[in-house]
Amino acid sequence: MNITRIFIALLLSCAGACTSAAEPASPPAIDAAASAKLAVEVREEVRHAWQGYKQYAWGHDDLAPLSKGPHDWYASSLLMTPVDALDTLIILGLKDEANDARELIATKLNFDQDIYVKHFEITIRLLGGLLSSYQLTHDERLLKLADDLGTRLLPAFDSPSGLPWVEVNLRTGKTRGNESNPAESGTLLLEYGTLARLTGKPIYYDKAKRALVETYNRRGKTGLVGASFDVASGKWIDSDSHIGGGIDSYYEYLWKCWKLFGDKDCLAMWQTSIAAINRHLADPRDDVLWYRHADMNTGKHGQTEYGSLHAFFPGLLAYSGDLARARKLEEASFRMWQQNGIEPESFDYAQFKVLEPSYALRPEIIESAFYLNRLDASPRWRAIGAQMFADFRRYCRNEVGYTALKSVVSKERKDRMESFVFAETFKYFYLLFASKDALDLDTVVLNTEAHPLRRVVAQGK
Ligand code: DMJ
Repeated sequence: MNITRIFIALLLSCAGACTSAAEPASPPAIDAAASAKLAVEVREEVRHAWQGYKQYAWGHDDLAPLSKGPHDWYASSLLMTPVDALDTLIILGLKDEANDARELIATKLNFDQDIYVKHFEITIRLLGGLLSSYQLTHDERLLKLADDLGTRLLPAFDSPSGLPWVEVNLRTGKTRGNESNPAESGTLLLEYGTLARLTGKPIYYDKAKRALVETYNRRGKTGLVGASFDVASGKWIDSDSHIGGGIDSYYEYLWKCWKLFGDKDCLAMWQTSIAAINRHLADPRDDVLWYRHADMNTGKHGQTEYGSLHAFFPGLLAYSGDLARARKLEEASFRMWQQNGIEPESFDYAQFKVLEPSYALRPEIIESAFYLNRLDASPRWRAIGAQMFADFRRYCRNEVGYTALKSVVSKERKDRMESFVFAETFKYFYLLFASKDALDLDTVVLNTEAHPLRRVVAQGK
């Protein structure tokens, strides 16, 4: 084997399973002018992807960016991309695009459909998107749509346990789906609570709060919750605890519901939970920090698994005041990103090895960089954000939009562009690089889909 071939072999072996977690090369700091320029570049990328949606998938849920056609979640479209994108288009000042999206939504979105929809996804994307866009535009048509959607979703809460069924039929109100998880039952109150305040219908707040409290009440002796439960019996199916997908935003909403509504129950539940997370899941290694799996009842350590969804947690730590842990966890997350130049869905940090190689255009690590940049006043977070934006463009952009990746190792593409790329990924990149005036974090709380919800003291607008 000659020197070049040895070098290539070493590179390839490191791509999937590199055992070294040593600190990789550090991206250079960027000044205010460079950051402002990046914000403009993000805006142009949003325009590019929106143009692709408009040309090839107008009126449908999503653009399939490789086949250049529409993709719908159900038998009929619920305009996922326009609703998820609208507040981003407004915040970025893309006025024509925002007006087009708003008119499409106001004139074509119809929830009277005989389809079973995912309660959690529809709440965070559509209800959240309609409410934030209503608060930004004062367009009453958007609030009317949100109220109609909320009414149609409410039967999801009618279970013996108070934990919501996974799916609800928008026309008949019939429900189905027994196996659920804390993220699905506990990531509803910001949206339903805002709807309650804006419509003067407290039932929305009460139902969603009960689901959150019922989830919390089922925590194990450790204070942690598990990975899945049965909605009818309220019993746990899987006691594995972690901060990743299926649990993640339950913890996020405990803190954020305190921030948005000043609900002291939420603060108390958050305090118990974050203490348990740091006691049983935090895993400091070398100069960084990871969060592992553990059993919710015994605290017995489980997998050393982390991934793109877990990477929201540095942001939540920073937002709730724990900057020391937030910095270390974001640094760890960025090392995961740098191993292949973009982050995988799932990763074993003890072996520094990719477990599930896909990248769905997820925002969480950028969301965390945004919170740290706002709250930590270090140039580091924009510097790593600039690196991630360059990588994101390099590997995911195509001629009509952005594509997910089947593998961050091979960079093979996938024919999906989820609506959250507009709602979250681009929005967090923009907010990371733009000035603070772009969004006042003192007056809004971002839902888990990055829809900014403004405090509403009582019924009113
Ligand atoms: C989004 O729909 C939300 O951020 C949710 O909480 C988790 N998954 C996606 C983005 O990765």
